[in-house]
Amino acid sequence: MPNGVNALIQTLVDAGITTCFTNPGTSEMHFVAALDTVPEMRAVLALFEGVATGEADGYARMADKPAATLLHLGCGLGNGLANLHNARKGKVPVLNIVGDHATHHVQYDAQLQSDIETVARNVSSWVRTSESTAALCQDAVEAIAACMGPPGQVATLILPADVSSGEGGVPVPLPKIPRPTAADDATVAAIARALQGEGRKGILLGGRALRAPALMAVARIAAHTGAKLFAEVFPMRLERGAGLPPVERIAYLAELASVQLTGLDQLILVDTKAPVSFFAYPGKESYLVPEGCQLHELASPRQDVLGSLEKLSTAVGAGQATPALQPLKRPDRPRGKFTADKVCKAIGHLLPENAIIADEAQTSGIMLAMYTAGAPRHDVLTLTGGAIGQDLPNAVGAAVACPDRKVIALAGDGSAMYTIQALWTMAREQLDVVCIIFNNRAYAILNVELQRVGAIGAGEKAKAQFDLNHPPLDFVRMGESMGVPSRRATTTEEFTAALEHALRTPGPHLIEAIVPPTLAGLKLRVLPHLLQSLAKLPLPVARALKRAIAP
Ligand SMILES: Cc1ncc(C[n+]2csc(CCOP(=O)(O)OP(=O)(O)O)c2C)c(N)n1
Repeated sequence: MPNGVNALIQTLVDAGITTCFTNPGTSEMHFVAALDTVPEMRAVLALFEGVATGEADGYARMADKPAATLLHLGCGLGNGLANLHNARKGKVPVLNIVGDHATHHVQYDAQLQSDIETVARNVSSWVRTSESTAALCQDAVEAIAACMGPPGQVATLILPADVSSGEGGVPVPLPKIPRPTAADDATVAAIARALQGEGRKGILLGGRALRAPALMAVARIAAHTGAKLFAEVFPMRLERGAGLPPVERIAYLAELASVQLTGLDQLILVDTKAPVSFFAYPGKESYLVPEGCQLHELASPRQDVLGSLEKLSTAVGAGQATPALQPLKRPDRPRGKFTADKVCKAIGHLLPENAIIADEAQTSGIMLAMYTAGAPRHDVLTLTGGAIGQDLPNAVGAAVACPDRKVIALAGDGSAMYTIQALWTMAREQLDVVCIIFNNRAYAILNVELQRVGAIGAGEKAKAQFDLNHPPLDFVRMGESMGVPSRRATTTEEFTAALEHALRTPGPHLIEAIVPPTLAGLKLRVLPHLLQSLAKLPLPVARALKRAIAP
């Protein structure tokens, strides 16, 4: 008879969960020891739990199946919470396995004792402490089924040390997961009528609706009915580039999002919810659906998205329509003064076929979507829950899931510092990741937010909370110290050459781009590009943006 944890790992592997991102402690020692008995399970060590959880998130986004994490009691799980929050918001399946004290030890309230279930509940839609070795594998398959959804969810299985080491565990096969159903006929017919009627129509896509097959189906509907395609502001995974239908992402700035949506009479939601502002700002709307616009839901996150779109396509007669597809079109090699804009342009110029971009570039990435729109086909992973520190771990997970694809991780200097230890895992696993750190020596976006919320009386002490220049961070030394070949770029030519080198040389790389904060010159310099990237929206956008930056 295998002991509990052997049977557990076998159960995971049998269910297709073959990767575990770990940061173990004493209560997980039986799990760690059992890893060698199940060769199909890959274990990837992370040096902080927030890295492990972000890795599991990035992995699942690209592998379309969950990875496990192995975390140490309530404190370890708590350290991983921000990236589990991002996974939850992105509806990404993650299976946490959290070790706990042996059941007979709990009464003593030892140092690491805490209420793990309470920590887990904030992010997990399924939480259970396994009570016996005999029940463990059944608990595990229920956790796996819960996290696979749809929608994808975080499930947390808490594993007391004596349950994991006990005898009598027997692997349990994953039960058949029921197929989600497509939108019913009445819903499809009502939406078909709305799309065939008068007025301006939009289709807002999220989750699985931003994957290639769904995009092709919805692009036919759009071509046939004149509806405009939008993507939710922070998609968990967006397939885009040459050969795919272009989709306009809703802007982070609510003022801009309102302008994008202004005038819509019908808005169809597909695997997403109605757009809302990230935060509440004085005098500005929180709910972004324009007044008078009729809202419809074709498919909820629980439903069959592709099947629903195909039904709708048939209902509107779009089966033979020719979808508008993005032609291959790259920007020229960038030249001149070095800015974040030039970094984005260089990425658009050089992006390899089938790349994965993990984007947490914050203010420095404003131009990225425009410069990469016509690049070869690629995937973009974004900051689904707004909790920064996702990007470098996400890139690790994506690279583990897709060893044949180049991963490009774009992070602001502030964001990168939350989970910088991910570099070490990249080096240890020799992952094909190019990390580009925009070192603008600031939490630049918070300077903008300070104005937007209308905070009064911000002086030197307030501004100092956004300054990262005293002392300046040295990402080249950080990268090198963790085993990642690293270069600093202070000119456009240096950066482009460094990117060329990194893209043609396997293994991890870091490029520290020393750039000025982008939004500092936004009104004057970047605005025309921004308008262009928002499909040449005219003057109202400029006005809205000005109001946003300098109310
Ligand atoms: C977990 C978490 N902590 C803090 C924040 C608040 N926050 C949002 S953006 C930001 C700074 C980002 O700085 P950086 O990555 O350097 O990008 P920049 O603003 O300079 O473009 C901070 C601290 C957050 N969103 N999430």
